[in-house]
Amino acid sequence: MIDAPGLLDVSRLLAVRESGVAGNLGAGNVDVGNVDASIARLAALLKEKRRVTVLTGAGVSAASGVPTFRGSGGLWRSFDPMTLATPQAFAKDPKLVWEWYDWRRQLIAAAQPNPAHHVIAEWSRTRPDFTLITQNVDGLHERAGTERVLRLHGSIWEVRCTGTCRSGPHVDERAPLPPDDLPPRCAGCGALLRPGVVWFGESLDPAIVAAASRATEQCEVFITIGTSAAVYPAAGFIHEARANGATVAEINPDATEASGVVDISIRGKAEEVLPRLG
Ligand code: BJW
Repeated sequence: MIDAPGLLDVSRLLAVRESGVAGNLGAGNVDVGNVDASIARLAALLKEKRRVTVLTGAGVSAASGVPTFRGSGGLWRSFDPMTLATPQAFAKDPKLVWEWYDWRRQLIAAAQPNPAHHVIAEWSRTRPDFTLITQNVDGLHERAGTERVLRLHGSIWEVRCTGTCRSGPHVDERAPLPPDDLPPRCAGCGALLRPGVVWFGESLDPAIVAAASRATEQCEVFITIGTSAAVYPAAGFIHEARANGATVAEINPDATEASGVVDISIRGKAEEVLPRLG
């Protein structure tokens, strides 16, 4: 596995954080003072530049009613999502982890894409050199009609076998899952099924990481929207884009771990800011 190109890419993205290079990038350029001026600046850039790459996180789906991971809104039955999204939690209590996913699947099934999803979908249809990299597993970008979506962390609507037959991933859109079927089991071998998502400590799909890396290296404008930029390798793309000369913008109501390195910081909600970008 050591020579797999995608895994090498992951190491490089992790190294950006470890080396501290990220902290030296563009910190002097941040413009958070005037939201209207920052929106106008990004809107002008989007008119002028062709190659645009967007990275999204859970905040993009907040207005659709899907909880984010960090902060009090992410809690479920007083569990911290960060402790549930791990192979260790699944090994210890697969029923508990599946109950959390079943709850989220029901919320997402009832949710609709919001104006932020729709603007991004429109960009993907009208801009030939547009790529969306998303950390979200909810499928709302796809439901809004976004093309060329690179899903770094998988899909909550896919399941795969953890047993010897290793079947899957395959789509299972039942929400809720039948209570007697929690945790669900493989029809082929009877082993536990697991959600088709990427948990902490697990490798991302090397082909998707490679495609995201290419889109990051080639873009002129990189926009990070609704992510705390706390999870790698996803957050590494923000630093990669800056290091490759792209203008980097952030849209988020709060400061994030990337705020100090972006060129344009728009402190606002995705569903309100994106429709103003045209
Ligand atoms: C709004 C808004 C509105 C609110 N509008 N905004 C030390 C250094 C570097 C890396 C590591 C390290 N130690 C460990 C690592 C690696 C680890 C990692 O990054 N850990 C960090 C905690 C430090 N990464 C991994 O393990 C990854 N794999 C990996 O690295 O493999 C290679 C490898 C393996 C083994 C050894 C060595 C290398 C895998 C990461 C998988 C993450 N998985 C999850 C769960 C997915 C499944 C599921 O959904 O259940 O992905 S965790 C969770 O975090 C989820 C998200 O996609 C991800 C990012 O969260 P996101 O989207 O940013 O959400 P929040 O809640 O954090 O932020 C929301 C933001 O929205 C906030 O900023 C709000 O302000 C904002 N907001 N309303 C706009 N209306």
